[in-house]
Order: sequence, then C-alpha cells, then structure tokens
Amino acid sequence: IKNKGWWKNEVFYQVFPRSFMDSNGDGIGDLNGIISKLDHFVDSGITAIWMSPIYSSPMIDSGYDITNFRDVDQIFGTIHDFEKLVQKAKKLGIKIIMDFVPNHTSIKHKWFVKSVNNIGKYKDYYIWHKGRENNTKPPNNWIGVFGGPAWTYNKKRNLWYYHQFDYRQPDLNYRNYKVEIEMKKILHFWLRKGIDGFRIDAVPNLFENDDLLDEPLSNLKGYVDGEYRYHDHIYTTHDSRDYEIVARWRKILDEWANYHNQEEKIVMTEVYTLSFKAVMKYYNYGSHVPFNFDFIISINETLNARQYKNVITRWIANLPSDKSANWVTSNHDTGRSASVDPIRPNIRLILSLILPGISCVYYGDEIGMENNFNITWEQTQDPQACRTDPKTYQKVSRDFSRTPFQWDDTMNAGFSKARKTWLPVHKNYKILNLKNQKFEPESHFKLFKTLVALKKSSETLKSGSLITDTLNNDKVLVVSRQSSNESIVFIVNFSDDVSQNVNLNKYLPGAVRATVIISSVGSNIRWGTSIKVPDVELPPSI
Ligand code: TEU
Ligand code: CA
Repeated sequence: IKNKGWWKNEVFYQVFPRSFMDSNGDGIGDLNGIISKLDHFVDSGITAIWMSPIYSSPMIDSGYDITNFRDVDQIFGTIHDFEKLVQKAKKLGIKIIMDFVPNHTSIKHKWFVKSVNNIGKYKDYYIWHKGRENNTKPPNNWIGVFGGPAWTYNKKRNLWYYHQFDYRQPDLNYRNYKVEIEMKKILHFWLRKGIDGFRIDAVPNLFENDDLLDEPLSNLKGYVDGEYRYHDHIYTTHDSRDYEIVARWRKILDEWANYHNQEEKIVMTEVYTLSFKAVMKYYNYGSHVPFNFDFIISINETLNARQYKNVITRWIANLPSDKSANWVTSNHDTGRSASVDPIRPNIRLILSLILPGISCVYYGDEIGMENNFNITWEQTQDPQACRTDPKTYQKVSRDFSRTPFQWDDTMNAGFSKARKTWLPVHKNYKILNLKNQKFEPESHFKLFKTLVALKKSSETLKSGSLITDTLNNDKVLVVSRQSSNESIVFIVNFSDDVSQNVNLNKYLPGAVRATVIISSVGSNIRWGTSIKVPDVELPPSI
C-alpha cells in the first residue's frame, strides 16, 4: 500500500452535490458542476472531498434512498461524468471519497421489489416479520429516526418490513450473509473507478437484535408516543456486529490497495450519537475517521469556553495512540457552523484547523454560509419535515443547511441559470459570497485559506504539543500548539461585550512580541501585525 497515512492531517471537504454547482440549468447541482469548480478546491488548498450520494434515486431523502448502487442518477449526470471527475480531480491532486449507504435501499430498488414478491434469495434481503395482534400491529415498539413506527405493513407480502429511517428506505438484512456479499461487489465497483475511500452512512443502524425485542422507554421526561428520543435504542443500534462489519470493509479496502499497489484507501464512519465512546470504539475496528460530531452534539446553546475545553480534552484523552483525531464543523444533517454562534461565526472552523489531526468541513463553511430559514412548507424537501405539518416542519427540517453554494452576487448566487433552484438561495448572497470574500483583504474565506495553508505547512500544527485551557473564570478559551521553536496560540473571548486581559506567558514562553496570523473578521486587530505579549487585551468578539 502506497502513501500510508496520507489522511492523517487532511482537511476533508464535504460536497452536497445537489447544492454545489448546477451545470445544466435545472436548478439542481450536478457532477459537471463540481468539475467546473475544481479550481475552487485548488484555490482553497483542499486536497480531499467526500460527496453525499450521487446514485440513482427517487430522491425522497436527497439520494440516501438508492435504487441502483452502481449508477449515477441522471440528475447528477452519467457514470462517464463521474469518471471524468475522478480523472480531473486526480490530476489536480484532489482525492475523492464516496458516500457508501449500506443500511437501506430505496423502496424502488429491484431487490426490494423482488423481496415484496417473495422471489428466491431476495426474500430475506430485508427484515420482514409478522405483526402483533393478528398481524394488525407492528412486530414490536421500534421507532424510526424520523419518527413514527419503524415498521410498515406490506399488503402483497402480508408482513411488516423494518425501516430505521423513512418507510421508503427499507433496511437491508445484514444477518443474511448474501447481503454483505452484494455490498462487497459494490465497494469493488467504485474502487475500480479509482476512488480513494468511503464515508459509511448510518453505521450503528446496520444490525438489529435477532429476537426483535421491545426497546425500553428512556429516562427522558415528557414521553411522546412515536418520538425517537423517548426510547432507548439498545436493540436497534450499536450492535457488536456493526463494529465487526466495519472491520471487514476496511479489510476489503486494504486488500484492494495492496493488490493493486495503490495509495491507502480510507474509511470514515458516521455514528451520530451522544456517546463519544461508542463513536471512538470504531478506531479499533479499522475506521480512519470516526466522525467526531462533538462540536455539534455536545456544545449547546450556552456556548462557553469550558464546554469547548471539555470536548477537546476528552477526545484527545481517549484517542488510541496511533490514531488521528478529527473535528467536524457541520454537515447536511445539522445547522451550519457559522449560525451556531453568530458572535464567533468561525470558531469551529478555526478549531478544526489548528487542533491536532483531521479537519472535516462542510461546503459553505469556508465562506461562513448561514442557515437559511426562508424555506416555505411548499419548498421543504427533507422527509423528516414533510411528514410533519406547516406549523412544525421548521423545527425538524434539515433543508436550511442544504441551500445552494453562494459563489457570487449574480442570479442564484452564480449557482444555477434556472428560474428556480431546488431549495431557495439564501437572501444574504449579494453580500455573503465567495467572490466578495476573495476581494476583501480579511474575510471568512481568507481566514480559511490561510489556516488550511498553515495546517499543511506547519510542523507545529502537525506534531506540536497541545494545551487547551480556559482563563478568566471560563470567559476565555486558549488552544495552543507548541514545538521547540514556535508557538501558535488561539484565544477566544466568550464574554460578548467585555474586553478580557489575559497573560499568555504559559503558551508563548519568553516571547515579547507575536505575529497576528488571523483575527475575527471585522475586528480592529489587523492580520499580519506584530503585537506585544505576554499581556494581551482581548477585545469583545464583535
Ligand atoms: O444519517 C444517519 C443519522 O445518524 C441520522 O440519525 C441523522 O442524525 C439524522 O438525519 C438527523 O436528523 C445519515 C445521513 O447523514 C442522513 O442524511 C440520512 O437521512 C440518513 O443517514 C439515512 O440515510
Ligand atoms: Ca443540474
């Protein structure tokens, strides 16, 4: 295997293909759109992207409901466009990671159609069971992530089938080894196209309890029937076999790279849970990047320095010695990072780039794109939102962080020539767009670009030591990286409108002056200037 460990300090950029760039004017992003914007990655210093699904799909769940794992949906283009993308990206030194969605298929996948019709080996490709009370009620009390029973009755087969997500996304039955073999062939199909690895979707949902036991009620107060969070999910999630199958998939990638003498292929695992330990356990089962969603999940509205310190410290403390930490800023399932804390809109981005290990950013993060809540009930697409009503969809919709990339100030922010885009462009695009930020001397984009370049070149960021502290009664967060001849220090004021005086001697030992690499955009501390240390007055963030 060549170039082992290439991913250890990488910045992975998530492309949400529907919203990146539309090349043919139908209002939906596509592969040729991505190809036309490869120079953006080069310009930003991005050398690896992972793409949400581009496979054939009725698009009930933005392509996470797949009808053919071996083809590209016509909305995105053709398999030839995909090959072209891989080729061109490779020439520019950009790696391509595919989203692998093994947990379920679309209800329209031919396997499911055959399964419904009880045909041959396909009978047991999905999870079928007789219902309770004479087959009139679901087989047990399992609830789907999107809400409501995780079972739907099928008249033709006269049984209930299990779906962890929407009823149009039936779960594959991994207790049937034939399903695993199918998936292996699919991995090989994409490896043959020259891709560099996979992000595995919904990993903790792969295996379910053999006896289909009822889930216990959780300790949460205010039980609402049919709501996912009021049950514990011990029989539907985090099965030991979820871990083992990831190890087998990793092995497939290693064997491929080894046999073909190619660069190391990587595995990223999506395990969205409150338990960071359950996430980190995947390190021991071959995941190179068990997505660390702690900034998203474990830092709540009270946003303070101590919370940041805690999530950083516990991840580092639990990291197996030969592994690389990773920091996810946001993604297509959560709010945009710049909107979480409007006073410190780039804090997650900066942390992800200066902390040890891997930074995982979401398209639009590099320009500080914001959540777009101007999506009407008619426009909303997320199945989680569509199953609610005009009054509540805003609360559960994930669409607000999926709107088109804001390239410039022309029509549709330069994303599409269509009259209407699949989700509306954010109204702020005339001001907040990449083109503007390239002109401005200090912008969110320049900040990103500066730190990506620094991350790639600086030995201190690669292998320096790490100190994470809070100062001034938790009003200030300090993250410092140190090597023998250099210190890089990040200080954040968490008291919104009061200055903080801090002494940085511990982090800049012996120094009398320091250079400002970046400061919050619009602040009066200029980039590139030299300031007196160790005593620093930190102005309020805004
Ligand atoms: O998400 C799986 C997952 O962990 C969900 O619980 C996620 O946290 C939820 O969508 C939040 O509302 C993956 C994909 O990232 C998501 O977009 C898909 O809808 C889902 O799988 C089904 O494929
Ligand atoms: Ca298009």
